Parts: sequence; C-alpha cells; structure tokens
Amino acid sequence: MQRNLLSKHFFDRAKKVIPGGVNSPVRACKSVGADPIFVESGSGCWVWDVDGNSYMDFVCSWGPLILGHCHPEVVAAVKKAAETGSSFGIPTWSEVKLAEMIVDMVPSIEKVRLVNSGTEATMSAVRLARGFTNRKKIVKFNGCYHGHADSFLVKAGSGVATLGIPGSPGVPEEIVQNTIAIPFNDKDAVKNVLDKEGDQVACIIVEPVPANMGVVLPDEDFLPFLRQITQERGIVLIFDEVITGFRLAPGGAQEYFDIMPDLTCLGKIIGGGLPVGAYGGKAEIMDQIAPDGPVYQAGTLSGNPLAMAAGIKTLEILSRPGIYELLENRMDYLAGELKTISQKYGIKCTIQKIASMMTCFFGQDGPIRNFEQASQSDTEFYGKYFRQMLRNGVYLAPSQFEAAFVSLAHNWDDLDFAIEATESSFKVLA
Ligand code: KE4
Repeated sequence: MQRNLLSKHFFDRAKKVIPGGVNSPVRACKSVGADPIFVESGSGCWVWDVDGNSYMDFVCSWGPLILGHCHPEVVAAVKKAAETGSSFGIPTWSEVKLAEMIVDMVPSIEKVRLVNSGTEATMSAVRLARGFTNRKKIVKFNGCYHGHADSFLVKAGSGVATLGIPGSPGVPEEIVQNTIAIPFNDKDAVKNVLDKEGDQVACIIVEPVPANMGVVLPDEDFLPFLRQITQERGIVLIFDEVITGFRLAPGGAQEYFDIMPDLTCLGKIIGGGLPVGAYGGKAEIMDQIAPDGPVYQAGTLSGNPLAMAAGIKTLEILSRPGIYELLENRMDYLAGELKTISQKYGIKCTIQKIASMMTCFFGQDGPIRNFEQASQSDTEFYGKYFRQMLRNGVYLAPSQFEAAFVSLAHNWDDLDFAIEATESSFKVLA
C-alpha cells in the first residue's frame, strides 16, 4: 500500500506559496482527479517520491529525458561544467559546440539562437517571421501548443477558423486578433484562410506531429501541402519541434518526413533535462536577429555552460548508431501489448504512436486526425486509468491530451512491468 503523507505535506506547503502548489499547471494533476506526488529522485526509467514509493516514469519530464533520469555520462558532464562556472553572460565555447551540433543534425537549420525554454523559442521565431515578412498575422492549428506566449493563447475553435478569441484572461484581444486558429490536417481550411488573408500572414506555425492534443499524425500529404503553399505565398513555415526534435530522428520530424521548414523551434531534449530552447533556420532569415539584424531577442542565461554540457552530451549519445531503432522497437512493443490487453478487457481505445512517443485515446475507436476528434475522448476513464496505474507503480502524463515517452532506460523487463501494471489496471476498470 502506497503512503503519500509527505507528498501531501509538501503539496499543502506548496499551495501556500506557489499558485496551485505547482510551477506548471498540468503537474497539479487536476484533470485526472489526483493530488500530485512530490518526487525525491530519479534514476533510469524510475522516479521515487518523498514517501519512498517508486514509479516507472513515462512522462520523462515531458520529453527531455530521452536517455532516462541521471544518465551517468550526462551527470558527469554537468558536474564537470559546474566546477568551472555556471553562467557568465559572456560567450563560451560550449554554446558554439551545441549550436554546431544542432546545425549539423537538423537538416533545415543553417543558424540557430539558443534560449531557455520552448516558449522563448516559439515566441522569438514568430517575432522573427513577422519582422522578416513585415506581416502581422499568424496561423496555428487547434490543439497544437506552442508555449504560453500571448499570441498562441487563443481559444481552440469549434468553427473552421477561430479569429483571435483570447484563450486566457490577460491576453488582450488586440494581440490575438492576429492569430488565426484552424483545424489540423485540414488543407481546405488552410487554403481558405490564405486565399482570404494570406498577404497579411507572416507564418504558419505547426507541431509537425502534434503531441499536445495527444499524439496525432499528419495526413501523408499535409506537411508537403503546408510546405508548398507557404513557399508559393512567401509565408514562413515554422516547425515547432520542441517535442519532435531529436525524438523522431536525430533531425527530428523534418528528417523523418523529409520536409524542410524555414524556421524550427527546439527545446526539451536539447537541454538533456536542463533549461534550453532554440530557434533556427535559413541564415537569410536568422541574420535578421539582433545584434546583426533589427529583430530583438535576448536572454541572460541563454547558452549557459551547465545546460550546454547536458545538451552536448545528450546529442552525442543520441548520435550513436542504433539508438532510434531501439527506441522505436520498444515503443512498438509497448503499444502492441497495450492494444492486445485493451481488446482482451473490452476497453475501447485508439492508440496513436510514432517513434518513441504515443497516446492511448480512451473511448475512441477510429483514427484521430485533429483536436475536435481528440476532444471526444473519455477523459474520465483516462483519470481512472492514471490513478490505477499510479497505484500500480507507473507514472503517466496527468492528462489524456499528452504523450507517453519511452526512453533509452526503459529496457524490455521494465516494459513488461508496465504491461503487467496495465493488465491489472484494465482488469479493475473494465
Ligand atoms: P516550454 O516553454 O514549456 O519549455 O515549451 C513550450 C512548448 C512549446 N512547443 C511544444 C510543442 C510543447 O510541447 C511545449 C511544452 N510542452 C508541455 C507538455 N506537452 C510542457 C509541460 C508543461 O507545460 O508543464
């Protein structure tokens, strides 16, 4: 029987001094009807909470820990960097090294600017696209999340195109009236919007494989269509690869699908668990960024040596042969077993996966192509599943609309543990 006295103690204390007791809303586990655990440590694919309970972790810090927790080589690299200085606000060789690795690994990136989060990366890329094109409007897709910058926080539309309805208090209508939100995988919606106001559109920003409505795969012709129509109309195509970058392949989704965006946003994995984001692309566009260009963007801790050390070591390890095939094989095994067990217990669900990430959408039985369909999922059942798996020692994303990640540290025995936990959970929930 799991004890959770200390997690409860820390949550009570946290709520007195931190809004909602958490530093990022989804961690509060509200949508799955649970109180958060408070973690003490992690190692490999396991985390331990402050009460000493162990959990197999499929959140992996929401994607960054593709090597698992406390990979010895990453820990050693960060320790070594810490002994010579944590931050200087003065250029260092390590940020050059990480930038060169990103340019080398990500097909479309000729120049890259390092920042400290995915949000910084996407908001800077959008500002750059607006500065480069001298246009104001941006197009995004319902269910795609690009961080919490004002321009992105529009209410997901039920209609074909949602014109700038703020998705959060504090976001002025004047800001989001330049944001057009349309359904993902809907070529007609893209064409209609661009026919109507394409001459005012600076960029289309897209998660090439959305993972923030759960994992939704692009129709085979959707990304090529976006690439062509933006090319034709002088619109900057931005791939938000904060999740897919270095997850789907060393070169991310753009390598996986062989599509070259104009700008790419990165985060998560490139920091190896430390705060790093990045945006990059064609030199012609990137050279518009200060100090050489007029588009301003800055950051005190951008490129700091500790985060660089973690990122460099992580990308070095990911560059070793066979890594991505192994990750994909493990996810295929897990997803296959999950489907078999769901059928055995009559649990209605659709599993969508790519490379080493997947989502099991409950209450669904067909392909899910967009947010409107994803939002029909049985979130109540997902909450029960989350809580049952937690009791069985497995930590899943505390939301139906997120991805589960497999890391290099999830070995075959670990996956069998998760499969057994799933079977016993479904037995209870069926
Ligand atoms: P951050 O600012 O949280 O580093 O990155 C924002 C971001 C941008 N683009 C994509 C595709 C993202 O998925 C994210 C952040 N992802 C979420 C989880 N899906 C972060 C978890 C959280 O908000 O706590």
